[in-house]
Amino acid sequence: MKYQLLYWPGIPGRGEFVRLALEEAGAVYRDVAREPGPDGGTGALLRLLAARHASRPPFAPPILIAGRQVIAQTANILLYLGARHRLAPADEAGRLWVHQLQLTVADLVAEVHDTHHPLGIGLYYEQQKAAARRRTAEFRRERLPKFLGYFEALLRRHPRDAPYVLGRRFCYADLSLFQIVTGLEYAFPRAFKAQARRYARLRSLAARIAGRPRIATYLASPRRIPFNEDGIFRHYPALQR
Ligand SMILES: N[C@@H](CCC(=O)N[C@@H](CS)C(=O)NCC(=O)O)C(=O)O
Repeated sequence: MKYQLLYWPGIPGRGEFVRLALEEAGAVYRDVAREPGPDGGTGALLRLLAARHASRPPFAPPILIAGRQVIAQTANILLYLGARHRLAPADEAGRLWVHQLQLTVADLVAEVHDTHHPLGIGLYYEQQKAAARRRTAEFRRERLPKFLGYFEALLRRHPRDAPYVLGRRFCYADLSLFQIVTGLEYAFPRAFKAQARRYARLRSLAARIAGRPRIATYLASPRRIPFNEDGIFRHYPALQR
């Protein structure tokens, strides 16, 4: 199966959670909107989003095309890939648990986005900077420790030689936690450093994921898009204190 991923070019964004799973699976895929030519670029993505006559039209990217299936919603795409590439448990309860974790990651991602766009996505960050400062202060103080503390506690339920969120068994939620940890470290280095000791297991999970052979190759490749100030995890000096 050759997959097609459709996501905004130039940002890691929510597409990155899907890329990490595809890369770890060793899957063959096209990152369509990053390809030049008439079949690629943002045009390919916009055409798909405009195709409302399709049987299951997606609302927003990331979108995965797998044969005749068009699948959207990051957590939904990972549910699909997890089952097909052994990136999730085979039993229903285990699959739902990993999906639940991914949905919690999605909630966190939405809140991270709202730190720089608290009033709305129709305005530039510069037009909502004062509100962004207030929102980010609350995020750093209340929400960051609540989300990361939750994931850290899940990891601490297992002995140190069982480093993944499920214990010894690796799953796609571990990849997503890697992206969350590295993204938050990029966006809020001061806050992250100040709280880092509380998240020792999360940080060590992130380091372990970065060292997985396929992920290490991917991270060193041009396929990995660096964090930047158009994505979800943005570093703005004004939002650091
Ligand atoms: N819950 C969705 C959110 C999708 C989403 O917000 N996608 C963004 C890009 S990261 C987008 O293009 N949204 C367009 C819009 O909401 O109008 C998911 O996790 O995939």
